[in-house]
Amino acid sequence: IDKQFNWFYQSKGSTSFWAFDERTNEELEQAYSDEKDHLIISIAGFVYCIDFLRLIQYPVNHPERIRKIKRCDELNQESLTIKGIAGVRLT
Ligand code: V3L
Repeated sequence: IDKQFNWFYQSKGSTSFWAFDERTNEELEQAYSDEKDHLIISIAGFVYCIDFLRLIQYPVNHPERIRKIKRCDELNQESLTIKGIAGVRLT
């Protein structure tokens, strides 16, 4: 299946973004297309809330640690500065 949309989370204190890992991207896209208002998901062993209404993510036990999220198609992600995927830097 061709992936049409990619999800990104903001780098802290920066205007650039990280791409979500592929599995998480698929789960986000599924929940978003199901019109869920939020998704509770484990990412790298920690539980996060993805809030589709506010377009933010935060660890459920540290709700102050907010990062913005974005959903982009292949075209509009060209305007983002992308650091890498899930903490793995692009070379
Ligand atoms: N996917 C993978 N790891 C994540 C995600 C996610 N959606 N959200 C948080 N983490 P927090 P800068 C990030 C990791 O938000 O300085 C980057 O991937 C997060 O990793 O307080 O922001 C980088 O690896 C962090 O290690 O819950 O650009 C790293 O931060 C940890 O969870 C530094 O990137 C706590 O983040």
